[in-house]
Amino acid sequence: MKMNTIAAIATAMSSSGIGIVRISGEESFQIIDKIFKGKGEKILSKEPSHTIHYGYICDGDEVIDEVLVLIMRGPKSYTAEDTVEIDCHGGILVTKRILETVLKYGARPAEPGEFTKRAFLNGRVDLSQAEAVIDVIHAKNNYALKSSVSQLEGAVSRKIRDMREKVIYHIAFIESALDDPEHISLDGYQEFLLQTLEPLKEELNLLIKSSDNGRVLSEGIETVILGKPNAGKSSLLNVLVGEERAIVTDIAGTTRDTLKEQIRLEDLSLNIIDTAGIRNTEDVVEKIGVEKARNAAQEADLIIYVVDGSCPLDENDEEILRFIENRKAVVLLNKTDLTPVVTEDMIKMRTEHQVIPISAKERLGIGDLENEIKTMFYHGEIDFNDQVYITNVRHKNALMEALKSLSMVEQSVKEGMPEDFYSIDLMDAYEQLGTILGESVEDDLVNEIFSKFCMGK
Ligand SMILES: Nc1nc2c(ncn2[C@@H]2O[C@H](COP(=O)(O)OP(=O)(O)OP(=O)(O)O)[C@@H](O)[C@H]2O)c(=O)[nH]1
Ligand SMILES: [Mg+2]
Repeated sequence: MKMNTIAAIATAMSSSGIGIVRISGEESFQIIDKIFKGKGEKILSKEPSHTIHYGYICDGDEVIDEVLVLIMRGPKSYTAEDTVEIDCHGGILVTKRILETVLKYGARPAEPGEFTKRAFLNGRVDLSQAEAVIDVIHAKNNYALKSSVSQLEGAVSRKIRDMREKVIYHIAFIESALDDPEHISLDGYQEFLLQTLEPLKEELNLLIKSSDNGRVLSEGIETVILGKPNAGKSSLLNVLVGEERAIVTDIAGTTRDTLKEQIRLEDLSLNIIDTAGIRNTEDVVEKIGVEKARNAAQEADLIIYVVDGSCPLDENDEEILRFIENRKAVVLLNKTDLTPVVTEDMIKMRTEHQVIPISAKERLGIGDLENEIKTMFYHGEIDFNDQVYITNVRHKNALMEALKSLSMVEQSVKEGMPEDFYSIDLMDAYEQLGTILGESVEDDLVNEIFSKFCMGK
C-alpha cells in the first residue's frame, strides 16, 4: 500500500525554545530538498541517514527560519518510513509557517496519532506498544510512567506471544491428530491439555488482577476523607495539597460541598475528596453535603477517617467505624497537639485498621500517613523487571474473553466432548489474545485508538 507523505507540528502550540515539524513518507527527502538551504550546495537527500544539518527553511527566495534538520531513512525511524524533523524557533507563527511550506511542497497534514499508526501499520511496533506511547505522554506519576514504558518496550507483547504459542501448539496438535489418526494418537492427551491449561489460566488471572491495581495506580487512588464535623478533615486536605484549598474554621459544619483535589505521592497519585462532617442535621444544605459524603465514600478506593482526638467519640464516629469495616481505610487520630481525650488504644479496640496519630495543625505524622498509603497499595516495591502490569481496559477485556474460552476448553475436556470442540475454543482464546497485539482487529477500532493521540505523534 502506498502511503503519502504526512507532516505535522510535533511540539505544543505555545511560545517555546524550539518547535518541531515532522515529515514522514516516501517524499520526505524530495520535499526537504526543495525548501532547505544549507551552507554551500548541500542536498539533504544525498546526506547519510541519522545526521543533523544546519541551515534555513525557504519558500523560494523568502527565508522563513533558521533551523536544524534531522534526516532518518526508513526503516530506522519512528514510522519506519523516511522521516525528516525540522527544529525551528518555537514561536507559534514561525512553526505554522514552516508546516505550511512543507505542505505547499507536497506533504499532506497528518491526522492525530498518524505517525504512530504508521509505525504500527508498517510493523515496527504492535498495537499494545503503539497504545503505550499515548500512556507515556499522559502518565501522571512514576507508576504510570514505568508501566507504560515497559509496555512500550514490549513486556506485555512478549507475555501475550508466549501464551499464544502455548495455545497454538495444542490447536496444531489436535488438528494433526484428527487429520492423521493412524500416526498421532490422542490417547491420554486430555490429561496433558489440562496440565497446560491450568498455569495458563493462572497467568491470565494474574494479569487481569494486575489491571485492577493498575487502574488505581495509574489513574490515581480515589480517596475520601471522612470524619465528624470539626475533626480536621479540611485542615488535612490543605496540608496534603500544600495550599489553603478548603475553608477551615472552628465552626462545626464548615464544609458543605465535596471538594476534589489531586495530589502526588512519589510513585502514586491520590484523587482526594474533602467532605462535609458526618452528623445528623436539620440544616438543609448541610444535610445534602453529608449525603454526598456518604455517597463518595461508597465509591472510594481508600477512606481516610479523621478522628478528633480532643473530644470523645460519639455516634457519628460509631457510624463511620461501622462503614469502614471491610474497606481499605486508615484512621488518623488528629489534634495530638492538644490534651488527648481519645487514645490510640481506644480506637484500636474498635477497628482492625491502622491508627496513625497526627496533628494537621502542626503538620506532624503526615509522612507516616503517606508511607502507610504506599504500603497499602504497593505491597512493597513495584517490580518492573519480570512482572507485567495491564493498564489498558481493551487489553483487560481481551484477557477476560481468553480466560473464558480456556475455561470452556477445560469444561469440554471434563465432559468428554470430542476433540474438535477444544480447538474451536482454543482458537477463540488465541484470537482474543491476538487483538491485544493488533492482529485481526477492525480498521474502525485502530482508527479510534489513534484518534485519541496528540497531533504530530
Ligand atoms: N489544635 C489543633 N486544631 C486543629 C487540628 N486540625 C484542625 N484543627 C482545628 O479544628 C477546627 C476544624 O478544622 P477543619 O479542618 O475545618 O475541620 P473539618 O473536619 O473540615 O470540619 P467540617 O468541615 O466542619 O466538617 C479548626 O479550628 C482547625 O484549626 C490539629 O491538629 N490541632
Ligand atoms: Mg471541612
